[in-house]
Amino acid sequence: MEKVITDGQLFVLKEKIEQAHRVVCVCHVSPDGDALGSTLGISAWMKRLGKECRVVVPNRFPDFLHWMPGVNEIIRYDKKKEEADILLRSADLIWVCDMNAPSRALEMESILTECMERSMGVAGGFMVMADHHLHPQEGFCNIQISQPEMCATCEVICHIMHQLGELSNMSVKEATCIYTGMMTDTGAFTYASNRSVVYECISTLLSCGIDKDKIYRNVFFTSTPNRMRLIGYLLYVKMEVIGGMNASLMTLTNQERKMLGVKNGDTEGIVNMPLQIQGMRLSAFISEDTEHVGFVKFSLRSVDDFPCNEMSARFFNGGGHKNASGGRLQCTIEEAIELYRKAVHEYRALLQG
Ligand SMILES: [Mn+2]
Repeated sequence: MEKVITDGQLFVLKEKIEQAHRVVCVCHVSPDGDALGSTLGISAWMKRLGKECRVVVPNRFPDFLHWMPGVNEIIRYDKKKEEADILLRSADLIWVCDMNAPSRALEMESILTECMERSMGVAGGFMVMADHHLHPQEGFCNIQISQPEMCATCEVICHIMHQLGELSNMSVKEATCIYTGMMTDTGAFTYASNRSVVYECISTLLSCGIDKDKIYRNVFFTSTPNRMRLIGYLLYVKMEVIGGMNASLMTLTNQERKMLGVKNGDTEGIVNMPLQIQGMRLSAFISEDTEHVGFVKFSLRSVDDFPCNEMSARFFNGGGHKNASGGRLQCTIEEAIELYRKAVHEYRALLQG
């Protein structure tokens, strides 16, 4: 296992956890498996220690995470702002999970900034960041445990618990949450997961009694019949491989959504599928925005060194990560396709090389 906090910080953290009565865990907007895994995992841990603990998330999270232990106790800030504000103001310990700055929590930014200012004084709750994103905002939390090389915030928490001597006490509930975060942030350990210590963590979690096969099915085998048909339609009818460019595209209009009975979230992850074609380097999913009429959304995925984020920034008014990015433009789907072809042509040297 790895050391993620100094001995001095460890001493302080231990004391703060011991003294805390009311604990709140928060995470970034549109929580994913790692954001929920880390907050729910810590919440279960804090409750085991006899604390009152609540999880506050900024907004909606995906249906495929609704099975997670403790999910019914989550407070959504967009629905219960007043209650959440009271909880955060009266907490004596606040865990900030899977986020590196208050702005990452969108509608919660102002209350978190307030907590940050209060935490500098004696009255405010003590704030601890557990995160793996680059460039944590200086001075956001009293203790900032930021480990960008780690596969998930849930992995960071594993190491924190190890340093606190808590690993062997972990309950199945806690371990299930932690595993879920590590699994979802690594595509079930198919990327960002080459460090051997990742598997040390998994081994420990298995010893706690998790059913990793069931967790996998809970997360990934959640298609509806309509989504399976949508995948079939997109791959068979809509997928286009751009000759000699190792790039592909799929498009979806709102009329097609209607025809196929597509629900929000049904398109999730489909953009990755063309990358299973041998030699494919770039895949794009271009769709009419369901919420903003006249806008088109771009979703890009790549392998190796192809910079999706750069292409998105240059052509699609967006950004993101090297291998996963997105953008949005006011145009027709036809114009969007033409623009994508142009972008692919611009990047042909990288795509063909
Ligand atoms: Mn994460």
